[in-house]
Amino acid sequence: MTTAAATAVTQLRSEALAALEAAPDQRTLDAWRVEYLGRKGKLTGVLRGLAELSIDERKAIGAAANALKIELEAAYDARTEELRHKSISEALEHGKIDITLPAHPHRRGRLHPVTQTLREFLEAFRSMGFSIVEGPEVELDYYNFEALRIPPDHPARDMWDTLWVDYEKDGRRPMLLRTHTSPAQIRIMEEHKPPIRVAVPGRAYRFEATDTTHEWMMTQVEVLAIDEGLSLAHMKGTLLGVMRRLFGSERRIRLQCSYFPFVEPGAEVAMDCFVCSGAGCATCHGSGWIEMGGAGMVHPEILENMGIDSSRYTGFAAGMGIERLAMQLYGVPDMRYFYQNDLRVLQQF
Ligand code: FA5
Repeated sequence: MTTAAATAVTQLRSEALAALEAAPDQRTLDAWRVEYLGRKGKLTGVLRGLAELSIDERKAIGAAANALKIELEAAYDARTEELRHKSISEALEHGKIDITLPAHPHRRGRLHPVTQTLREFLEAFRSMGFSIVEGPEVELDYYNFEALRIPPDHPARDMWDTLWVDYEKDGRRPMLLRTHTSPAQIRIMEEHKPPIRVAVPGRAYRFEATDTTHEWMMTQVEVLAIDEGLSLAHMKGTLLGVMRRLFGSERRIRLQCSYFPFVEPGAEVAMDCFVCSGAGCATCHGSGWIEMGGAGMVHPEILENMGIDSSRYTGFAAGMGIERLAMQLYGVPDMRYFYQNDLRVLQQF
């Protein structure tokens, strides 16, 4: 090792360690780090100078400089820790930290009101012997429409403003963000034979303007029961039972004739508006009722298409909107509050 280069490393070491020892605070420590260990610092200067040395010298001085780097980094960490402890003890001594003060409370997370409603809703079905299953959110046109008796160009497609993710081109099958959870009916019937009793929770998407009771993304639960001898009375009893469990016996529920190509007969399930109790207000768009879901008896043609004997089996299906239920359950007058992520709103539930 050349004396000059070796001396430079030794000097640098004692200079750096002395400066570190003398550093009174974190700011000085930071400056120290830049001065000795930084990219343009003194130690890097030594390493750069290696190029001018012979191979043997380079090896020896290089090793010494690298060892010094490790030593200085460790010394820096130790000094940082030392100063941190010192400042805490000083603060304690001078009474700056009052350890008798209560700690800041930890904010507890909670489930989103729509999730809470969904869980209660599903629990009601589970307690009646329904299984909970799920289906895909990105769906084939076949399951979302065609197999539900809504062929291309059928006017009923206008009932669901669709967000397409892929059009039929290059031989690919058209896909979409499911507009409702009803495609799950087909998927279940493909795989299971009666008796069937399932509830299918999930998100659905529609290309539509938002207002107090409409969002472009919503949560639905599809209910499907197929067995011998099921009638509209079973459907009504099941839905009323679940609604009463959730909302109590005071709420009024109305089943009204409606049309969905995949059920016959079809019905709309509505509940009296919690804001005006049926008098008519902005929340219920003046009608006094809020539509909660669609329902009906599974169309016999669908049963047959799925290989289920429609002379032996009948079934009912329903698709309920969970945001609408959550509005009722928690008295929220505008659905859009649920997805604005304003904690002042969400923390109330
Ligand atoms: C359907 O989606 C049918 N699949 C329901 C069905 C299932 C009928 C099985 C028959 C048999 P509809 O488009 O009406 O129907 O929607 C069902 C429920 O989803 C509505 O009653 C409402 O509660 C909710 N919903 C519909 N559109 C929206 C929206 N844009 N925002 C929030 N909730 C909505």
